[in-house]
Amino acid sequence: ITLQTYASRAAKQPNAAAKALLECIERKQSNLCVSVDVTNKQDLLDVCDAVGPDVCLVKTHIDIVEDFDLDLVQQLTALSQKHDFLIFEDRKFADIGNTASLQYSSGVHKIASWSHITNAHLVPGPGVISGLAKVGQPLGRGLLLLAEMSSAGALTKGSYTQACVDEAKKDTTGFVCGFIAMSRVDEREGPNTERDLLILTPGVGLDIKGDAMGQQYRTPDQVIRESGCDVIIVGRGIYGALMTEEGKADKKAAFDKVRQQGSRYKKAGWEAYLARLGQK
Ligand code: UP6
Repeated sequence: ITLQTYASRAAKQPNAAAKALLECIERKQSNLCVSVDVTNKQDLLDVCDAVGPDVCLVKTHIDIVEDFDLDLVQQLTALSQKHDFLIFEDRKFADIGNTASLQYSSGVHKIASWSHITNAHLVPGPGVISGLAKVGQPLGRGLLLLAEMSSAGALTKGSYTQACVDEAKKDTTGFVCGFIAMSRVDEREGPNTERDLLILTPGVGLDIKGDAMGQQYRTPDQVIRESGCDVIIVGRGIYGALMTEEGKADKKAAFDKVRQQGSRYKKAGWEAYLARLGQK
């Protein structure tokens, strides 16, 4: 899989959301997902508008937005059309299937109605997949399983990681389209010839190695070329300038930095992909 192009993989991809993502990556020459972890509506929309041209995917944590309303998701959807990106709500579902399906379809956020991709922990067992699939599959959505996490001391390893891979490969709904993982988990036991699964990887930063709460960063080159992952997920590395005192005082300058970081990570991610294809 790692020596195939995004375009050739898109052509064979049965999951509608994963196919759209692969096509978007190829079209925009961007394997960059921005993680917009800001707590107010206007900042969230402004970051998406600023980095929109450089990303294939915007990742949200919609439950951290203080002034959430459905207009936010309408505007976000409009931006996704304006700039040509998909939306990934990083909800990390982790309950029994029935509850997860309600959390996905209902409540104030109605995630399934606007988010092309979401994710889940396999802790409850495969019922969480069926519960979410019941809601998301008719809408052409995609689900990622959290097979590995980026944080220090994460318990997502060994047989747990392998169980995520096994469930994804045997998922008959076609709703599971990949993983959150740090490595090519689907090819641990040899080349994956069964079904193309995407690897989206957080914990990416060019300037620092981690934060005070266990986050660990690797570079786009380590993630895409060395580890064979498909999409880099970058949060504070891109929007970080907005969080500083300086940034709060001069928003215009901060957004210029956000834009610059967006194009910097886009370039780094794409160069790493081209380098990967070039190494036989
Ligand atoms: N995220 C991780 N690691 C995981 C799974 N998810 O960092 O294993 C998410 C976080 C955050 C983003 O919830 O939204 O990816 C990383 O942000 P950062 O680049 O600012 O560290």
